[in-house]
Amino acid sequence: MFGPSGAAYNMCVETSTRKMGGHARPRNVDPGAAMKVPFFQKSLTRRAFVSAASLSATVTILGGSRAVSQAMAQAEAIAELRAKAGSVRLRGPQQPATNIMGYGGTVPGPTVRLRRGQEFTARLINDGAEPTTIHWHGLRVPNAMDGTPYLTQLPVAPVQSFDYRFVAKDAGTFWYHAALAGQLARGLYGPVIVDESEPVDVDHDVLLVLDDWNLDDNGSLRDIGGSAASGQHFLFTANGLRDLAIPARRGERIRLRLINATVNRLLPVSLSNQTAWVVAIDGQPAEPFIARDSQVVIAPGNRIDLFVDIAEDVGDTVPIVIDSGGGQSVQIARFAIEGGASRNGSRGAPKSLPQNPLPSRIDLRNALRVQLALGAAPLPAKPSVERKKISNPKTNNQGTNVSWMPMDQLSSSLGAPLFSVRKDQPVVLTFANPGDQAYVIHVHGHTFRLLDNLDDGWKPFWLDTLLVGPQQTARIAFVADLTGKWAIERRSLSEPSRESLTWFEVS
Ligand SMILES: [Cu+2]
Repeated sequence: MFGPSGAAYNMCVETSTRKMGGHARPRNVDPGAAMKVPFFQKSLTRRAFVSAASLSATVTILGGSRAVSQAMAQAEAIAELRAKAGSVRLRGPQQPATNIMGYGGTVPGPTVRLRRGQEFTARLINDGAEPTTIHWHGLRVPNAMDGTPYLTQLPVAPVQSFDYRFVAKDAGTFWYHAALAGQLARGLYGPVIVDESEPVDVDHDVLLVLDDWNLDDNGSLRDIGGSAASGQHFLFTANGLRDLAIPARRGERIRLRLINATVNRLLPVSLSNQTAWVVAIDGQPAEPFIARDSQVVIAPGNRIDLFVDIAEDVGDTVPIVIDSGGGQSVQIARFAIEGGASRNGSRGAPKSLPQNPLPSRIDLRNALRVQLALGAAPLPAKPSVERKKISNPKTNNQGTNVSWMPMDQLSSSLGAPLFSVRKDQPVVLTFANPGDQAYVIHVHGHTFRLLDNLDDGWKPFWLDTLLVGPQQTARIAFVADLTGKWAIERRSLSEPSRESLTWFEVS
């Protein structure tokens, strides 16, 4: 049996049961696992929320019944996401606690687990002391549900609530987080898993939400203004825990979903010589390929889904290690290899995951082309600056001087969009980074292709978040197929407080 902490990666009873053909192992009905999904319920009345304590018993019972649990998964799910202060022992049970802000007062917040095509409502209740919103990172939701403060909604004041309602268009690994400046760093985030319509051929589905914490000796969070360049003094956690143990058997294929929930740390993750197939990037299926040296590098906000084929023997451990900078490595989790039944032997190359409804072609000849400079310093305290509207966007590159608005200075006066496009028009954005800082770019509402350097060919995967290194230029392409006002977020890897955004309009 596995205690609550051992089950911290295995968050959803009904899905585990489905994959295992109804023969649930003890771990799948563990109350600790059930507590991780305190909000799934059959929607009898939309306003009736069930408390975590009473629901956990219900979920545990349902775990044994395939039919009932599938019916539950297909019913409209409602999540109550309460942004509130909490106290968590990130360093371990005997260590000083850290005051965080989290959904439900925990970190990560509850796992939102949906089926593709499922309609979903999350009620954000602000039990904190400052305004907040939720951004659904990578999910292609209607503009009014995107959660960008002032651009798509007003921040939700303390004591107030807001209902986010959308259909899960794409299967994959996504996440949600508070969008106001500084709130992600304090713990206001959680994972979103959207299951494929058909079962995926793996033995287990394991989720690791990765984060770094700058703590002092008393366990208090240091000001995020500090430099994150060196990971020496940082604590690294997976699902809010240190060195999480994940039981596995030799011969098993494990789907490992990795989410980089840090504000601005690049995370090279390695799996000690196990064969790790990359099957999805930023939630979207990719043609499976084997990660070189069993390592993947995940930028802040990016997600990678791996199929890991366990080749070790009973009693062994497979460390999951990150490079924390300067050649230092930190073990953040491990597979603990157990005895018992296993397939033994290799399954061979995995099939691609089923495609999501993304455009099969992007007509770049008719694309609106806009260039954005990343290296320019953010504006000083003056948020409402008139920005240049591109008059002849097909031919000119005058978008270079972008006014990136600092996230901590957003207000209702967001000025004019950087560019405007008609719905369904292709867009090519060039991000030029002449400076010596790396930036992470996140385009809201749209999943994009990364174009090749020399021509308009593209890499064989989709992204919603992109790292642009120093002195690099990157070009992306997408179809602007969702109307509304969409943010392009920019975050510096070396200066955590420098979050900023610009925006475009699709009409
Ligand atoms: Cu995000």
